[in-house]
Formats: sequence, structure tokens, C-alpha cells
Amino acid sequence: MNVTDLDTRPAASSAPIEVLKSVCRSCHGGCGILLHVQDGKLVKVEGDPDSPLNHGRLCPIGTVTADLVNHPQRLKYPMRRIGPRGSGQWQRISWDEALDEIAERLGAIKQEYGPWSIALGTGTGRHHIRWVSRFGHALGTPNWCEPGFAQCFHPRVNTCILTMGDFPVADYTGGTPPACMMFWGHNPLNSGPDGETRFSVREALDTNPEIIVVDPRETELARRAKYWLQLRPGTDDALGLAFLNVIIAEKLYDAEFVQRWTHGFDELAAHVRNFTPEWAEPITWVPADKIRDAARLFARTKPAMLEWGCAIEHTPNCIQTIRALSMIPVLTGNIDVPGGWVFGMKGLGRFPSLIEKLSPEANAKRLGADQFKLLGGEGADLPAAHIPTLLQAMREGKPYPVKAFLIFGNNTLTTMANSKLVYESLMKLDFILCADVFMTPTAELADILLPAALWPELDQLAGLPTVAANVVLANQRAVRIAESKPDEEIFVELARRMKLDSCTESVQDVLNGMLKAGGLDMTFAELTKLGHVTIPFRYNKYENEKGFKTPTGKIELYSTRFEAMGYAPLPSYEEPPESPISRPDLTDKYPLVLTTGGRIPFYFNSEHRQVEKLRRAHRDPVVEIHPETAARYGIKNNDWMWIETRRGRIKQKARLTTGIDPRVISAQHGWWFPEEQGPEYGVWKSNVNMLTDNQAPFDPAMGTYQLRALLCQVGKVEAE
Ligand SMILES: Nc1nc2c(c(=O)[nH]1)N[C@H]1C(S)=C(S)[C@@H](COP(=O)(O)OP(=O)(O)OC[C@H]3O[C@@H](n4cnc5c(=O)[nH]c(N)nc54)[C@H](O)[C@@H]3O)O[C@H]1N2
Ligand SMILES: Nc1nc2c(c(=O)[nH]1)N[C@H]1C(S)=C(S)[C@@H](COP(=O)(O)OP(=O)(O)OC[C@H]3O[C@@H](n4cnc5c(=O)[nH]c(N)nc54)[C@H](O)[C@@H]3O)O[C@H]1N2
Ligand code: SF4
Ligand SMILES: [Mo]
Repeated sequence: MNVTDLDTRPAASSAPIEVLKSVCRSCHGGCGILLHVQDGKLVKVEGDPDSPLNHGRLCPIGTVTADLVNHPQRLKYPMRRIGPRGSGQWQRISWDEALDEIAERLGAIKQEYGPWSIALGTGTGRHHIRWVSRFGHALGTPNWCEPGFAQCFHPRVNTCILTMGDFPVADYTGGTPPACMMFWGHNPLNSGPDGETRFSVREALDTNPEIIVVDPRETELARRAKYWLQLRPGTDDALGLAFLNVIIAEKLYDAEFVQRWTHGFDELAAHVRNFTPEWAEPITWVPADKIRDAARLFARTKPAMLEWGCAIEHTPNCIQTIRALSMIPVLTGNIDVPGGWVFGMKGLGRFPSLIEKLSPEANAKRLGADQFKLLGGEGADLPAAHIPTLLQAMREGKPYPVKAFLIFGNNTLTTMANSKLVYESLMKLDFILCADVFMTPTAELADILLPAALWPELDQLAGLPTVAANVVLANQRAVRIAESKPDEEIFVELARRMKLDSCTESVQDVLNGMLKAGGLDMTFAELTKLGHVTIPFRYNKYENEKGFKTPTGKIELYSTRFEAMGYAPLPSYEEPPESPISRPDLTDKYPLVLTTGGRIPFYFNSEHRQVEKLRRAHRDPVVEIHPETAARYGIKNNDWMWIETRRGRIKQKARLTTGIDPRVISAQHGWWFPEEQGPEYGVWKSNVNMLTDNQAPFDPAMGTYQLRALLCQVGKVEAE
């Protein structure tokens, strides 16, 4: 579907239209957007031509913002459940009643079991994500979580901070186009890179760089690539090590940069000596010559950038995969250079997470932190709880009971692995609070349900480290919908009602404080008039800043921090726990490799299935399968087909394509059906996390579980 097919015409009215500058926050990106408001209603949106990130364009999701905001199924007022959990019986209550009841229930649980028995959950990249941990810390609990934290983006952030002192991002705003772009487990034309926008990627592609793509599926980028490395899902670590082997063995590295600015090159060189492309070929299914050619191309073409995505983080060898891949731009001298990988300018001050308010006793209780130090302990930029450990504490009361879960924007039943076990865990709780913009199968399990505001209904600073690379963006409240409230304001009101000694400042005070701490001499209200501020960029910052912010002052190829925490200092390969190589005993019953979750442009994870215009563009869940494989099972294009793993069975619609290996299938994630009967809304029908596992093995440092390389079998769904 084309974006222009979406009907965004304003409703007929003669009242004046006010146009407000804002920033779309329907994904991790920050496209400039103009909000047209008439009679207090959002009637139309347009891309902001002044935005350096999208130059007036919007993707399908951004385009339907008014449909989303004004959707008749939005939650409009607080509700209390009156029947048994999951019975779908609700009663409208006032905000005062809701907040009083929440305060009372939390107070009682805190008293009896300690504040750590209250856990909080949120969703990816939300405006209020850091407010969830802030409120938790003020309440005295270290147990907040987000399904992407151990699985997406943050493993890259934490690893790079430890080994390079900062998190590098691709440089799109400096005016120097990349000569080579390598897309590794990342499809930013659909997903938008982390905190920039797909439009920056398109503009860079228009300058005709060399392209390398590492992906099991033939995406648009793969079709444009000089080298498309069609690897077996879950083997990115082996492929990354083979790249390092070629770059070092053939002396393709930037000798001057490596000598002056890296630590542990000799150890790395010895370590990867045997990881030749020939070693990697049978593991990854990528021909050795192709690996060699791609590594040579990346190393010889300058400047070059690596665009990496969450596919490399959906594996229990997540951290070491990131380690291997991050060294490719480092060895080739593409760090903090125009058109390469750069460190941001940090126009925003650090968000006041209030972590210092946690008592040492509470801090020590963060579930999973003793084991997974990059997720919950000393190696984490913002420590979070380990979800499988948290769910176990809900189910079994071990290592101590978790009694309440406060869910602020997370469709837990669809986005966390092993949905049935997640459901069992939630059903054991004494109290569930859910704040969401729509009713969902997860929200139906709550005791109290709060109507959250969407981004056009609130004030925020776009605060991802990447967005703040050199552009600081303000998102301003344009409209209000019924009794909905921004999550941030809910936290402040709850903190005040519970008489907590922090988290009681107003949202505006916190935003102004972040601008001030970042050195911007303006208030949030002043920034909203401008929409965004661009900070002049500097490259090669390490030269003037006495090196990189690591113990050795250099980029640590051999990581002293990892070693000190008891983790391997050099990257390694681990076979996925459920693969044709690690579990040949399963392949008779489950002969195919299943990958999940490749993004499509019409939905953000489990969201937006209510929006008819998007549904018209993409009605059903789709699984990609090779025609030869499909023929073997009697499956035709558009047939519903079963997908089954050791955990469960779901159905999705077959899309036959030769752009996938006959031994692999790729299923979509986040599916449920708002149009079907509640309280389940078809959540057990096509939800791919019925198939995934949240049990060990986990990444030893991050606690990550496997989402992209599992064994499955398929079959045609006969008429039911
Ligand atoms: N199998 C498999 N599972 C996956 C993935 C995969 O690739 N494969 N991807 C994983 C990844 S990377 C991630 S990050 C997670 C994402 O997991 P989530 O973050 O849970 O996903 P979403 O569906 O985006 O968000 C959940 C809810 O937030 C609500 N919401 C939207 N805006 C707001 C708001 O402003 N306030 C409040 N209170 N609620 C709001 C939406 O209505 C929705 O119900 O999923 C993970 N799960
Ligand atoms: N429109 C839209 N935008 C989104 C989202 C969304 O749901 N919709 N989700 C947001 C979230 S939470 C995230 S984390 C990002 C994710 O965005 P990306 O990081 O781009 O991740 P995906 O699109 O899930 O996967 C990228 C590619 O990885 C490939 N892949 C699958 N398995 C493997 C593997 O084992 N190895 C390798 N190398 N590749 C593999 C898939 O075929 C896919 O093309 O997008 C964000 N933006
Ligand atoms: S790419 Fe993201 S930020 Fe940009 S319009 Fe689409 S949803 Fe909004
Ligand atoms: Mo994510």
C-alpha cells in the first residue's frame, strides 16, 4: 500500500485550525510532524518539512495518527474489574477512586511483603519508559522491566558503553554520505533505525553507497545489496568472528587507529585466527568466498557504517555477538568520523531516574541482577529486572514473592516469550494495574485499568540517546481525549497520594531540568515553539577528551570490564540452544528453523490492529515460507498454516517466497485480534510467543533468551 492511499482529510467544520509542531513517537523514531487541531480535536497530521529527520515525510503509522488518537475504542476513563480476573466485567470509576484504591492496595502489599514485591512493566521506547523506573525507585522497588530491555537495543548500549565508553550510531546528519552501509539483522526501511528515521536511511541510500546485508530473508535492502549474506538464523556470532578473521588476517584494518586507540589487538588476533570463513560456512550456511568478499568490501570502502538491529539480540549469545560485530567498524577506523559511526553530542541531560533513592537492601533485591550484571547490575546503564526470573517469582514465590504488577504500556501476553507461562504467572498475582490506550488481552487481566494518553496528548522530550545525537526534539500536548492522562502525570499523582518523598515534582519541572542539565539555555515551553534544536556536531571527540571513557582510555577489543565482572573478555560463538546442530534429536519432529518478529511498516509490535486503514493494508498475520517447502506440506500462497514448536501451535497465513531458505520460515509477532470476542481477543491463535521459550539458557551477562532461531514443524490448516 502507498501512504497516499490513507485518507487523512479533515472533517468539515468552519472553526479555525491551529497547527502545532510536534514529534511523532509512534515508533522509536522522531519524525517532525504538524498536528492540525480544530475545536480541540486532532483533525489532520502532516510531516514537518523543517525536520532534519524526515523532511516532511511520514510512514503509514505516522500518517494515521488522527485515526489512532480519535479511535472509538480508546480507553476513556478508569475502570475497576468486578468479576473474576479475566472475566471481562468492568465498572467505570473516577480518577480519585482509582488512585485511592491503587495507593491502598500498594501500601498494603508493601507493608506485608516489602516494596520489592511490587514489580513494574513497560513497553519499548515509550515517552514514559524511564518514568516507570523512576516511580519504582521512589516506591522502593528495583523490579521494573521491559520486554526489549534484555532483547533489544540496551544490550548494544550497555556493551558499547563498557567497551567504548559510549554508544555509537550511524551518522546521517553530518552531510558526509556513507560510502558503504552494512545492514546486519536490521531492516530499517520497515522499522526505522533506533532513534533516527527510515527517511535518513533512504536519503543515504540515494547517494549509492556499497551495500551489504546480513539477513535470512531477501528484503528490499537485500535486493539492492552487492552482497546479501543469507545466514542461518541465530549464527550471527560465527559470521561476525569470520569477518574479524578476514580483516585481521588480510591486514585490512586501520593500523594507525588500532595501534593508538584500541586495547588488546594481539589477543583478539590470536583469538580469531581459526575462525576462518571456511570454519563459518557450515555453521552459517554462507559461502566462505562471499564472507571474504563482503568483509573486504566493508574494510576497503570509507567511510563505512554498520546498521545493526535487534535480530542479533534475540539470542542467548547476545553480548558476544554484539562484541564481535562492534569491532568491525572499530578495526576499520570508522569511529566518530563523518559518514561512519559517531558518538552523540548529548544535548539532553540525563533523565533523573532516582535510582539513588533505592536502599542498598532494595537494590540487592533486583531479580536476576546477581547473575546478569549487564541487565541488572554494575554493567547496566539503567538496571532492570530479568523477566523470566520475575515471572518465576510471581508463580512460585521464589526467591521471594512478587505480588503486584503495574503495567504501563506493555501487551505482556503477546510480546514476552512463552505466552502461556506468562499468563500463568500473571494469574497468580494479588494485584494488577494496567495503563494502556486500548483494551488488550493483557489489560483484561488487570484489577484497575487506567486510560493512558497517546503522544499527541502529552509533553515530552525525545530522549533516546540516538535521537539526542545532535537533535533535541520536543513533543507537545495538542489535544485531550476524554479522561485519559499521560503516564508521567499518573506517576506524579500516585507518588503524591502515596506520600512518597520523591517523584512528586511536576512533569514540566523534570523536562526543564533535563534541558538545563544538557546545557540548553531554554525551557520546554520555549523549545516547543522551535520544535527542535540542532547542536553543532564534532567528530573525533576522543582526541580532545583524553581518549575513550574506558579503564584503558582506549576501545577495548579485550574488555577489562567484562573480565572484571567474570564474563569472557573476547567474543565467541555459541550454537543456538534449539537448532539442527545443537538438537539433532528434535529435527525429525521439528525439521524447520523458525525466526520471528521481522518488522512490517503497518504495525508497531502488538499495536495498531484496531486501525482499519492499516488493517486494510495488512489484514492477517503472515509467515514466509519457500515454495518448495510449502509444496511438501500441501500449502499454497495465502493458505492458513500451522506452525508448531515444543511449546505450542499457532496459525498464520502463508506467503510463498523464494527469498527465504527452504529450511527456514519467518513468522510475524505481536498478533491478536481486537475485533474478536474479549477477553481473549484471539490472543492464543496467531501469537508467535506461544512458540518461543523463556527458559535457560540465557545470555550469561544480559539474561537474553532465544526469539529468532527455534525448531518448528508446519502444516496446512484444513477447514475448521
Ligand atoms: N517473538 C518475538 N517476540 C518479541 C519480538 C520479536 O521480534 N519476536 N520483539 C521484542 C522486542 S524487540 C520488543 S522491544 C518487545 C516490544 O514489546 P512491547 O513494548 O510490549 O510492545 P508494544 O506492542 O509496542 O506495546 C504494548 C502496549 O503499549 C500500549 N501503548 C502505546 N502507547 C502507550 C502510552 O503512551 N502509554 C501507555 N500506558 N501504553 C501505551 C499499546 O496499546 C500496547 O498495548 O517485543 C519483543 N517480543
Ligand atoms: N513499523 C515498525 N517499526 C518498528 C517496530 C515495529 O514493530 N514496526 N518495532 C520496533 C522495535 S521494538 C524494534 S527492536 C526495531 C526492530 O527493527 P529491526 O532491528 O530492523 O528488526 P526486525 O525488523 O525485527 O528484524 C530485522 C531483520 O532481521 C532478520 N532476521 C531474522 N532472524 C535473523 C537472524 O538470526 N540473524 C540476522 N542477521 N537477521 C535475522 C529479519 O528477516 C529482518 O529482516 O523496530 C522498531 N520499529
Ligand atoms: S517512522 Fe516512526 S516516527 Fe516516523 S512517522 Fe513513522 S511511526 Fe512516526
Ligand atoms: Mo525492540
